[in-house]
Amino acid sequence: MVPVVLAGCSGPLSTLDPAGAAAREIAWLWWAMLSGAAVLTALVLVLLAMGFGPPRKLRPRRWTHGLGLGLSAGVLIPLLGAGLWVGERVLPRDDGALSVQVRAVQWHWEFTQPGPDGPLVTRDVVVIPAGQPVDFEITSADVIHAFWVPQLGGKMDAVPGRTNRLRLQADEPGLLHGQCAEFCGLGHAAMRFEVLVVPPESFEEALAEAAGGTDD
Ligand SMILES: [Cu+2]
Repeated sequence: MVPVVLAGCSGPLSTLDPAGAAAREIAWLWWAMLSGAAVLTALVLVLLAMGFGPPRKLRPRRWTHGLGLGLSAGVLIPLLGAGLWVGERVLPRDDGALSVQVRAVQWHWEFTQPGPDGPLVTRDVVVIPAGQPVDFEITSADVIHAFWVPQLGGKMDAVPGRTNRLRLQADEPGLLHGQCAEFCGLGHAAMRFEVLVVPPESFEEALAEAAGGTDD
């Protein structure tokens, strides 16, 4: 059962309710950062409380070097290391994973991926197989947008004239939600999309069906 204090952490647009490998790494990092921040906050509050007590014979240099630098670095350097480690693990690799072209347009998303008889295009919905890595090749037709599926991984900017790559993988079949994460004009808030995760054996059929539904 989810504790009451964590009740707001679940939901379709929550990074703390991961549904894939990269999102799990990022959620872990978020909790690590929160823990580090809590330790530093507690340290500052303790020092503040000590300031109200009787004067102590601690030299200023000890305060700055021992407490200021030593304790801060003792928390911040491990957090920096954890951030770099997680960042490296969620990078795409050149291993022939399924590739999806993503084009952001004010204010919708177009997804193009190979089908048996040529490229298939879907609008505001992308179909991916469960349990397999997918590389999203992201660009924009007009202004800067940002591609984001919070339950699958981090954000990636969609920049005109440039292609940015993001690897995501979903654990289980189901329906996930994505959202443009960069203010891109009046229609920004409505610039959402769906990620339909299907079993690998029914992937081609589901993709063709989704593409067929946008052929009007
Ligand atoms: Cu946008």
